[in-house]
This record gives sequence, C-alpha cells and structure tokens, in this order.
Amino acid sequence: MPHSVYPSTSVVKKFNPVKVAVVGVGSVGSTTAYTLLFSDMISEVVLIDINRHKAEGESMDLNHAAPSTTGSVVYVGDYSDCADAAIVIITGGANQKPGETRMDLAVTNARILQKIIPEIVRYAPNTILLIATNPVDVLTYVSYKVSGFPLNRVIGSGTLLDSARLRYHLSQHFNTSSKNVDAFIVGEHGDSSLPVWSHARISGISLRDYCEQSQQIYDHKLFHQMYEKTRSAAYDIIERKGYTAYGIAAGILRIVETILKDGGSPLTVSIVGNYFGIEQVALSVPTKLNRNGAYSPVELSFDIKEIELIKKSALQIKSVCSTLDF
Ligand code: 6V0
Repeated sequence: MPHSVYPSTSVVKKFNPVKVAVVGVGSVGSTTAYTLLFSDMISEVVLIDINRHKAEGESMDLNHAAPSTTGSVVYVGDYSDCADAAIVIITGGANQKPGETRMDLAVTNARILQKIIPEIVRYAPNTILLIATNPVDVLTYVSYKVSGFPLNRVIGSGTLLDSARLRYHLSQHFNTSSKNVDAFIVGEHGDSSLPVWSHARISGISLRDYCEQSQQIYDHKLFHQMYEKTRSAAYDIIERKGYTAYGIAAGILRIVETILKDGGSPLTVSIVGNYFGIEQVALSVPTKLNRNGAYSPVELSFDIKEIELIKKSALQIKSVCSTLDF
C-alpha cells in the first residue's frame, strides 16, 4: 500500500470550535471579527454594539466571507448571547482623535466599560475577558475590579501590538521575515512603554551576536529610532487614516488562538499583578496563556534601568486609575 503523505487523523490535534463574542463593532471590532473568520478554532462570532444597526451591516458583510473562510456563523446579539462564549473581546468605546493620547480616553471609556462589563458577567460568569479598548492597561484594571473575575481571566491586548510593530521594523532592517524576529516591548501600551533590547533575538541569536556574526554594526541609536517609530505608530497612522485596526486585529486573533490551543509562545499581554513592588496594576510582560487565560508571567532578567522604567510605567498607569471613579 502506498504511504500516505497526510498525517493519520490520530496525530492531528482536534479542537472543539467555540463561540467568541465581540463587543464594540467599529473599526477594531469589525476587523477583529473578520480576522476570527479565518480561524478553524472558532465556530460562531456574536457581535454586540450599542449601535445595533451598524453591527447588523457588519454582520451581513462578514457573513458573505463565509464561503471563502472557515464558514463560521456571524450574527448580531445581546449580552445574553455571551452565555456560552469562551472569550469575550471588548473593543467598544471612543478611539483617539489626531493628537489625543490613549490616556485622554480613560474617563470616557472607563464609564463605557462600567456599563458593558456587568452585563457580560451576568450572562457569562466563566468567560475570559479580552480587553482592547484604550487605554488598555487602565481598562484591564477597571474590568478586573468591576467584573470580580480572577486575575487570569482578565487579559488586556497590552503591548502585543507594540512588540509586533518593533519586530516589523527590525525585520526590515535585517532583511528577514518578522517571524524570525523575537523582540518585545513591555509596560504600558502607550507612551511609557519600553523595549527590552537585552532579550531581542534574530533567528534565535541575540541582537548583538547577530550583528557581529553578520558583520553589521550594533547601532543602538538606530534601534532606539525603531522603538520611537513604534511608539508613535498609532499617532502617525491615525493622522493619515483616522484609526488603526489590522495590527490589533491580528494580535487579538493570536491571543485568542493561544488561549484556545491551551498554550504557545508567551505573549506580551496586560495582566493585573505586582510588578517590582508596585501592586494592583495592569501592564505587559511576556506571559503564558492557556485555556484558563493567563497563567504565568515569564521569569526574565531585567537590568536596573529597565526595572526603573517598568516601575515608572506602572506608576503612570496607576496614577490614571486613581483618578477614575469605579
Ligand atoms: P470606533 O470605530 O469608534 O468603534 C467603537 C465602537 O464601540 C462603535 O461601534 C460604538 O458604537 C461602540 N460602542 C460605544 N459604546 C458602546 C457600548 N456602551 N456598548 C457597546 N458598544 C459600544 O473605534 P475603534 O474601533 O477605532 O477603536 C475602538 C477602541 O480600540 C478604542 O478605544 C481604540 O483606542 C482602541 N484600540 C486599541 C488598540 C490596542 O492595541 N489595544 C489598537 C487600536 C485601537
């Protein structure tokens, strides 16, 4: 009998496709829903928005992608439809206008999430909350407090997007795929974030060694400029097209699939914790995810300067949280 080139079904890992809810179906929410349609780990996507009419339009448009994607069902629902959702993604709320910082959205979006979260908790007390609305670290903390969920079930998209942007810039410089670049940004998803150069790798080799081996200069000034471009990316994109969506939507899919696969590479997501002595604050460090949500920050060595900057970022997030009424 000829040898089959396909793996036998017994070695193919099976997943039970699940329902995912997206609350807020604007630019980020609708792009996220579209991205979810390409995952065979998801069977249903429910859309919830205060503007139901708009959500209906998105649902109709998204359903026409079904024959060309995995065929997942998309429909507009109410909070009761979150009942059996494995993950509820929150992208509802105001977005940055040109010149506005993410932190400028804190009061408005904290009020919006204070309305959304209790509705989700009411119908889906065991779900995992995935927050993308900005300022994402502040709102991850607000969602944690308002929901009463354990820490592991409240995850902010954090600096996953910032890290992806930095990886892109490095990949361009080294003329390689961004998949070969491992580099991350920690702290706030915002202006006080920081790159951790000591852990940056190209094809598994530290940045410094890679430069040496490929006879290139380790140009710290140039790498810092890449970080600055990363930090200003949202402002630069919003100034040109009014919003950003593709990067965050792809990042959300990555978080969702890592959770549903019950593991994978650690991701820089925002989790409430105690960071270098600053307690009860949400920020990003590389964190392992599984079916229960976030389960362990990766033990990494940071140098003294990095620790000082992470603490500064934590205090910045905490100071905004302390001005909010929740
Ligand atoms: P948008 O296009 O204005 O969409 C927001 C949607 O939220 C609209 O459809 C609103 O109707 C809806 N909405 C508002 N209030 C409620 C409510 N009470 N219940 C349900 N829905 C509601 O904004 P966009 O999609 O561009 O951005 C959404 C949020 O994502 C903003 O806070 C952005 O700053 C944030 N982003 C976060 C990123 C990240 O990396 N985490 C990246 C990009 C944008």
